Amino acid sequence: MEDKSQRNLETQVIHAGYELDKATRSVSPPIYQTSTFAFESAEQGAALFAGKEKGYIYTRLGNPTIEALEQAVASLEKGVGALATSTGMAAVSTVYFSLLEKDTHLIGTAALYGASRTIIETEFVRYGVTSDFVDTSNLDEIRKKIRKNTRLLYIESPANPTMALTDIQGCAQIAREHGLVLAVDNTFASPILQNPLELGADVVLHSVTKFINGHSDVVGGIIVSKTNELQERLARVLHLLGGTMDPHQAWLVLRGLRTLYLRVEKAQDNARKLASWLESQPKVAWVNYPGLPGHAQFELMKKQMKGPGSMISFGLKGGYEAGLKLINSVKLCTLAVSLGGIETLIEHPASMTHAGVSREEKEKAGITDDLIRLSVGCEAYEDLRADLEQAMGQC
Ligand code: LCS
Repeated sequence: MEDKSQRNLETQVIHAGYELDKATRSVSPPIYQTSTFAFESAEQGAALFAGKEKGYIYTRLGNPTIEALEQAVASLEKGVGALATSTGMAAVSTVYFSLLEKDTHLIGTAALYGASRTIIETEFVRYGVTSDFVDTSNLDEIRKKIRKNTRLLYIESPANPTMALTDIQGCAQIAREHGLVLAVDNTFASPILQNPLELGADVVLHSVTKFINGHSDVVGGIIVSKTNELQERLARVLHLLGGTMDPHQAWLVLRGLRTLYLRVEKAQDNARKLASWLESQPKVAWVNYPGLPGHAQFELMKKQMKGPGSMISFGLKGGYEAGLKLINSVKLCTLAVSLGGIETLIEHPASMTHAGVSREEKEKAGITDDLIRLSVGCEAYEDLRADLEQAMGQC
């Protein structure tokens, strides 16, 4: 029989996770909009609860529509299974709750998405979890912070919003040497451009709110595991914590996923052109985009990613003031947080997505006051460039 996991990603995004429904042969998967599933008998109910029989019990514990999405993303990320969650933060917190405990220590990327860091520093600290957030692009910084009780190495690559990359294979090596679990937030790359499990990571997670859904109309998350042991551990915790996805949400995300490849290709093509154009502009001080040959980690990008993606950060020579003028002057780009949708979004991380991180820590992580983040969408390149050109004219 054909091994469908060997099909190209381009094909998998369209077909993975769903076989024609046997009863109706509907081409689009049915939405099992139900909270609970009837047992055939008391004995069958008991067998399902005891795990002696396979089947559905209750939507928090499993639902065919949600499983279709989980199987599709597990296949794209080359994991043994996946767990869809109500938001990206539910995925992040489930990973933390599952893999950390009292008196354990985490090492994370300094420039993580703000809330992924804040929850450790302000909430998990109450349960005795300690942490060090470092520049994980430099593997020595990680090695220096390892302690006896370090359990989890948690990285984001590319990182939000600095676009700094971390060597995932290098991290996997460190994790193996020290018995750590390596978790990678792959939101910025999407499974099309980077597959961390193949580079040695143990767990991959996404805010599916971003590229995977891709239409800025759903929030959600997903966690993919490399081993059955991790999958079972994470499932147990997720089902107890309750941050699961709902069937209608899963159906929408699966619909979005079907065009992921096309969207990533188009947005990346736009971003490559925009990054080069921005770099050539006299008012632009710097551009961080891993697809530019001048980017410090251009070679690493080529080694571990299939392309640089569509997120750019940049600063103007006029600094913070000029940046605010720019984001207040755009007409086609939309001033909003979030990313990875078909429409181009622009925002100011220091005062928005990363406002919860202290000023000192932001500076250490490279989240400077002049940093503007651009999530490049699928519009025509010429229209995006014209909009940024007219907005820059106001600065
Ligand atoms: N991981 C990354 C890399 C993110 O960028 C986000 C959200 C999350 C996890 C959390 O996912 P959520 O719960 O929002 O689905 N990032 C956002 C951002 O940069 N702007 O708005 C939200």
